[in-house]
Amino acid sequence: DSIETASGDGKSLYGGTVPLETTASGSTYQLKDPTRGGTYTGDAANKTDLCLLTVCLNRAPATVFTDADNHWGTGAATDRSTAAVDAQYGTDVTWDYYEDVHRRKGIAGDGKGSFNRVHYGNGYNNAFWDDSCFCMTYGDGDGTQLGPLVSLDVAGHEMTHGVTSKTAALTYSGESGGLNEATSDVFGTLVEFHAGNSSDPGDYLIGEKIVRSGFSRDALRYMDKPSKDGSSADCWSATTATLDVHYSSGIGNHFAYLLAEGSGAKTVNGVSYNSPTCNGSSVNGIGRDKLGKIWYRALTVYMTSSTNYAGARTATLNAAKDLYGAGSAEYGAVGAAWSAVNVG
Ligand code: ASN
Ligand code: ZN
Ligand code: CA
Repeated sequence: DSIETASGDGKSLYGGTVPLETTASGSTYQLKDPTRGGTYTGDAANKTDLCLLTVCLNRAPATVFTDADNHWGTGAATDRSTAAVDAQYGTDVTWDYYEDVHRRKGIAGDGKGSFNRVHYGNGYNNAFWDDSCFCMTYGDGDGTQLGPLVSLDVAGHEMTHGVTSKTAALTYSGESGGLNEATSDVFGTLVEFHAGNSSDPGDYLIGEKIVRSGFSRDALRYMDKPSKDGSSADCWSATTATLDVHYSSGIGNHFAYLLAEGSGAKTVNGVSYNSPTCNGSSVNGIGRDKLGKIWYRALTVYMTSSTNYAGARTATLNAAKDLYGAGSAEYGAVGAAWSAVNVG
């Protein structure tokens, strides 16, 4: 049988009807995208991995989804292909963000696609990137607290863990771990904005599409004021390194929000924010595009595995100097935004 790229579409859970590049193979279509490094999505069939310490003896396989007419999913979670549509689309828009904005082809930058496993386990309330398989795994959520974890920001967050691993390799504990998590929240958010999907528009919330009524709030995390989640830090302090990495990320997320949008009240895509500073200062934002350029250059050129928040200040200042000059408004804004979260 001949194999060729085909243009189809899918009805997703969170993003409406989305375009999908697929593979025509004989009389059927595979959810595999030859235009993005062969990225594909498979069904983990509610199985989980059997791992002992760090070795996985039996990784839940992902049988690639197939479809007869290249119109995938129904938009309802009861159809097993629907979450696959979201996952494949999330990988597509993450690929496109890194290629369009940063000229990076794929997570490793080598043109190679990754793959996704959906329907992992039963009621599994998480999603994760795994360097060893170069793959993403998505749970369906328990339906009470979380639904299927296949939103654009979660996809962008998790795959950015792969980018970080291939670049700065920030150690996943202490302050470097908080920076690793913040890097994923920042680029997950920039992926969501870049996708421009009217059903899942860009915002500075993480996980707003996946939370359900049994969850205590309307998102997992809030970049304008991270402490809104009840646990994350808004401001650096001497105990930052002792926090869980998903809470010490608040300092980096807060910096990123302030750098892009500035302090005080603001509405973006219909969502209202109000970002306070830690030192009573006012910060003027320089926009999301420049935030992305500066953080990406800092991550890929200046940060190392042990970079802490003070080091992130230096790394982003160096990046801003390279991109815009030492006397630029952008360079000044980077310093002001870090100072506003008590770094430097
Ligand atoms: N969803 C979690 C995260 O990306 C899982 C993990 O890998 N720590 O932060
Ligand atoms: Zn993460
Ligand atoms: Ca979001």
